[in-house]
Amino acid sequence: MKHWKPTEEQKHQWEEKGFFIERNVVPEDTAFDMRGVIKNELLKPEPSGNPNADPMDPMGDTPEARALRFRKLGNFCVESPLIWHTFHTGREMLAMARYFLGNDIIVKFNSVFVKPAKTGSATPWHQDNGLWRDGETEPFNAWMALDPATRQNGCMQFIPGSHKGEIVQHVLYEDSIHGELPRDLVKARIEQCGIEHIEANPGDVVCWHSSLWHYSPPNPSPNSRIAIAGVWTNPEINAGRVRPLHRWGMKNGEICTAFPPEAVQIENGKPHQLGPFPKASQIKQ
Ligand SMILES: O=C(O)CCC(=O)C(=O)O
Repeated sequence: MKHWKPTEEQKHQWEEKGFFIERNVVPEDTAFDMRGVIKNELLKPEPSGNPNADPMDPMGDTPEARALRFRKLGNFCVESPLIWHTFHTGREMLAMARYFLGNDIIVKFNSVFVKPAKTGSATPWHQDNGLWRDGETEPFNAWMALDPATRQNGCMQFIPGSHKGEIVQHVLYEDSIHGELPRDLVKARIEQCGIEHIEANPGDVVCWHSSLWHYSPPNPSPNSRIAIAGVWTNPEINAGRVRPLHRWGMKNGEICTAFPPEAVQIENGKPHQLGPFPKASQIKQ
């Protein structure tokens, strides 16, 4: 298994800005193959992976309309051997995750961000660990573009350096699709630190710290912006947390190649119960 080390520039970006980009992690052709698996799934009457409706749904019942129904498939990648073996337990990705996490690696989350052409909605400003609410700050997050991700079709935006602060209480507004960072704090942070637009080609990967403030805008363009994401952690960081979706990615430096992926069994762990996010109007920051 090959070892991976960040370049000096990536190291600096990780520490100072909270993210770095690794280009061409898989060839464009492979990225398009993975995208095809997702496009095929989206056309099914009831796609797998806990589909999360786009706020614009319902859009109709033609194949074209069905392709636009969802903003996210929350746990689909465990059902696609191509995506799982290439990305979540791919050699290149696990080599990067191993640099941060060591020889035993758990895949904590997997998701597909669909952001369909013309109707794809925004993902609100958030910190990943602000949504997880499990106190984990150290896991390794990565996201791979399967379509070109550009400013036109809603590429991600990061506030550089925002990973250095604490985990902020996420809240709900009338129009929130899920918990988000308080909008007045986001506005102030952007005025102070600016925004970086993360444009990426199919097969490029962006890695970020779980506390980084990030967002993606709606997609008014004629092109979809499909991407896959993962969160990798290790048994020490994850100790005592029971989540039914956790799978083994690497044991003792060896990639776990089972399919379906092997679930992580944690003895004596307490199930992680999450209540609703508070309303923004109830919270004084
Ligand atoms: O793909 C996107 O637009 C958002 C991804 C994201 O926010 C995440 O993976 O935490």
